[in-house]
Formats: sequence, structure tokens, C-alpha cells
Amino acid sequence: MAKFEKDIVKIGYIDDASINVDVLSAYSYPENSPVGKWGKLKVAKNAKGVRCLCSETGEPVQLKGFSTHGLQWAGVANVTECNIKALKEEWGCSVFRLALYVDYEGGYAYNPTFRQTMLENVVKWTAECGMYLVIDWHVLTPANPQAPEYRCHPKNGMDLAGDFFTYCARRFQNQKHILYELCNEPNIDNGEKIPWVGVIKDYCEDMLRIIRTYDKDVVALCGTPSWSQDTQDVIGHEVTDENGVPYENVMYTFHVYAASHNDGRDIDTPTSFHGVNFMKRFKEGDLENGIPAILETLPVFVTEWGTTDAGGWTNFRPDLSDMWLDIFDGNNKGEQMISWCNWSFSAEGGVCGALKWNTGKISPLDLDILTDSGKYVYDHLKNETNKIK
Ligand code: IDC
Repeated sequence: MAKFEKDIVKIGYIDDASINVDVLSAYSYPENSPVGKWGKLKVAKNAKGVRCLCSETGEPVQLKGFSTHGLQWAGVANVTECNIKALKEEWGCSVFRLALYVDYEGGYAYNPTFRQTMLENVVKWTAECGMYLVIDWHVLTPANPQAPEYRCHPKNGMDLAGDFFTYCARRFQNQKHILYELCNEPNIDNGEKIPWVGVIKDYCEDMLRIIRTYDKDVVALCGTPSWSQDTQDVIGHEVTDENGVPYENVMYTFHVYAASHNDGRDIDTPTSFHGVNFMKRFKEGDLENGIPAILETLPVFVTEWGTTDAGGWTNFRPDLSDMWLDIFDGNNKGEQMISWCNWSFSAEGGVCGALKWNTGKISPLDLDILTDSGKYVYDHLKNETNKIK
């Protein structure tokens, strides 16, 4: 395990340009939009005394929307002003997640113009329509958020993660619509699980220290071990500052793909999760294995869920998705309403991508451009909007 110990993590430098970047002045949000109504979000307690995502005035809120596909791929073609605004106005989304892959397949590390162009644009477009934005540092490959590719880049020695969050937290400190996802899915390196205690937690604390220097209260979402499925590892080990004081306005992520992570039933997708009852673990707890109801214990944000298996390519399962959406809507021991982003808003995302191959513009909407998964999520969002009206 020595290779995971923090003291051997070499931390690179942060660019002066990020430390000194101009602070963006505050956007004003349309009055009836999610951000117009709920303001800067925070973590507070619901009626059951369980911590959850709340509005500026402390009312529990539930955000629903989409995550992009990897921005370095062609999926980026769908991330346009017109489409983002249509997701809010016509689909009823209240959140959008920007998946910023880093060292993989030509991600951020290879294309720093992401920061100037895509990120700035999406911050602006989501603000203009009053939709929340999750800025996701998409750790996936390498598996460890403390890997040199993120913290001391082999090409230039930069602490890319530290630099990125310095830039964002300083530049966007006056905005109310932004949330940060500190790392997408830490996972397995050489057969060894990257642990929460000693690695991921330390990384998240480093990023929180940076972010809190500029933005005292923005909501930050911490990725959890095993592709953000072992959320229970955080229980009893939440993030704290250097003095051991717990950080406020922090949530922990859980990622679910309905055909792979469910009530443990046997299905026809090869998965190592057969027999693990994720639904019970989150909803009611798994006391035989010492796990209390996760949704009664930790504030949780589902920054990714899919209607299919975890690979995204087979097994569209609306029945299992229904079961998860019911849990997310507050049917769990903590009565915690879970905010979510569906993976993915993309025309090249396989069976779990919402759009059919080659789809560009989604407005005005022709239902024919939607995949089964896209149609399922669209119908759910539409029903919600109709309920509110
Ligand atoms: C998938 C993409 C796929 C790509 C793969 C590896 O859909 O085209 O080849 O990543 O980069 C996640 C990840 C997310 C995955 C998604 C679907 O966060 O990056 O996207 N998924 O497999 N976790 C569970 C599933």
C-alpha cells in the first residue's frame, strides 16, 4: 500500500495566472428559474434531521438533469447554448453536469482551451437560464486522484487539480449556480482499491482548502471509492480542515447504473455486482455488514446514473431505473431527496446516451431523436414539471 501513502504524493505548482484570474461579476438569474428561486445551495437538515441539499434559505431541494459525455469526444457537439437552454426551458432540467476528463483520450491536460472556452461558455449559458452547473473533475484513468497526472503533471510539473480549482473558485466565487465535483470516480489501480481514508479523503481536503480560500461556502461533492459506489467508506471519516473541524456544505457521491447496481438480482449483463443489494444499502442499510442506511447518514448527490449496465452499451432497464428514481425522490430511511444527473446527454453515448447517433440540435424537439433511454428520462422530467405546474 506504500504507493498510496500521501507523503509520497508529489504536489506540483499552481500557475500565477490561475491565482490572479479576474473575478467574474455576479450573474442575475431569471426569477422563476431554479437558481432564481433557490439561490446559492447549501447542506442543511431535512424534517427528519438528515443532512441534504437545501436552498439558500434552508429548504430541501432536488435537482434533476443531465451530465455531458466526455467533452473531449464528439459528444461535445451537443453542448451548445441552444441545447443547454432547451434542457432547462423545454425538458425541465434544473442541473447540468460538465464532465471534464483530464488525462484520458485527449482531455483537459491536452487541451487547456477547455478552460477558456467550454467552461466559460457553459457557466454563462447555465447562468442565463438559471440552471445549476456541476463542474466535474472527471477522474477515471488514472484511477487515483493523487496520481502525478493530476497532481504533478509529467509534462510540466503542474498540480492540474489544484490549479483548476484555484482558477474556478477564484473566478466564479460570486456565482450562485455552481457546484464542484472534486473527483468523478476513483477506482482500482493494479488490482488495489484506492481507499477513502489516506488517499481520496486527503485529496478532497486539499481541494477544499484551496476552494474555501476563495469561496467560503460553495457546495463541493466528493467522489467515493470503487467508481463512486462505496459511499459507505466515508461514514465516520468525513472531510475536515487542518484543525479537524468538519467542512460544511460537502456531499458525497454515489453513481448507479440500473442494470449493474440494483437489488442484487441476477441479470444477463456480466457484472461483479450480482448479489450486492445496493438499493437496500442506500435505502435501509445493511446492518449484517455494519452499514447503516447511507441516505440517512450522509448527504448524497448522484452525479451520474444510467438506465443501463455500467458500461453503458447494453441492457436498458426502465423497471430498475423506476426503482432507483423512487428512492431518489425521498423513499428512503432518511427521507433524503437525492439530486441527480443522468449519464449522458450525448449522441454517441451508447444505449445510455439520450440522443440518437448524429443528433445535433434538440430544439424544437422531435421525439424521434431520442433513444429509449433519452425518452425515459425526458418523460420523467416532463412529468415532474407537470406536477409542479
Ligand atoms: C464511458 C463512455 C465511453 C468511454 C468510457 C471510458 O461512455 O464512451 O469509452 O467512459 O472513458 C462511468 C464514467 C463515465 C463512463 C460511464 C459509462 O464516469 O466516464 O463513460 N460510466 O460507462 N462510470 C460508470 C459508468
